[in-house]
Amino acid sequence: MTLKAVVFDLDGVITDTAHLHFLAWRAVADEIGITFDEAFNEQLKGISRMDSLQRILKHGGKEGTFSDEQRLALATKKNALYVQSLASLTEDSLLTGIRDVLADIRAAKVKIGLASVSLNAPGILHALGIHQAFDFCADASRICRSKPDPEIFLAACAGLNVRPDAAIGIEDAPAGVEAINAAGMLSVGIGCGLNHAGLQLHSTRELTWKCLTEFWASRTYC
Ligand code: B16
Ligand code: MG
Repeated sequence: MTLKAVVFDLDGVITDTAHLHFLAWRAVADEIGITFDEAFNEQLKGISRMDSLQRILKHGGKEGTFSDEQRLALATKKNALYVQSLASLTEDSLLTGIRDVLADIRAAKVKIGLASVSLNAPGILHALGIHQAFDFCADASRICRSKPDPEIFLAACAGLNVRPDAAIGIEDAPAGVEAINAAGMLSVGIGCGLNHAGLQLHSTRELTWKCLTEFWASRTYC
């Protein structure tokens, strides 16, 4: 089978905004007497804003403390801080190798999709100057279930008009790799702790078109 599309996660694959999410959540958590470190923040990668808040409240033993309205206010405050910090993003904030691999996938006439659960994804792609590199970006506001549910990867494949089994998904989060596998796509994991990925790479430096095509050839049959 021919490879028809490559679907990227955003945070941790295209650019590294995890630290900015961490700083914004930490500021909000501090105000309600919850402390957490960057190791805990790892569990929030690929998890939607409201689900992240739930996990933080649970971590701080305050799961049932806030009303829906108060939780929404906390999430809104976090997002305002996060959006402020995004002003620091420029075209130089692309992770190493991403510009080249996007250009090479395009040159090979393979479609490119985005499967990020971030509601800020369109703004981030603009700030990075790569919004035109994508044939289709799944709309996070239309997604009901966070990764590890395959919903966002399936939405990206549907928008690209490509069958999931003709596509590769690329992720940095365990929940994201699970989502790709559950979608029936081939998965590439960037970073450690992703043994469930079909192909595990240490960093985006290793994410080349050659590596993707070799992986595809090794895992599919004509
Ligand atoms: P927002 P991804 C995810 O992006 C982040 O990894 C996760 O930490 C964040 O909570 C989520 O987006 C929602 O982001 O608050 O901007 O809507 O990894 O799916 O690209
Ligand atoms: Mg990610």
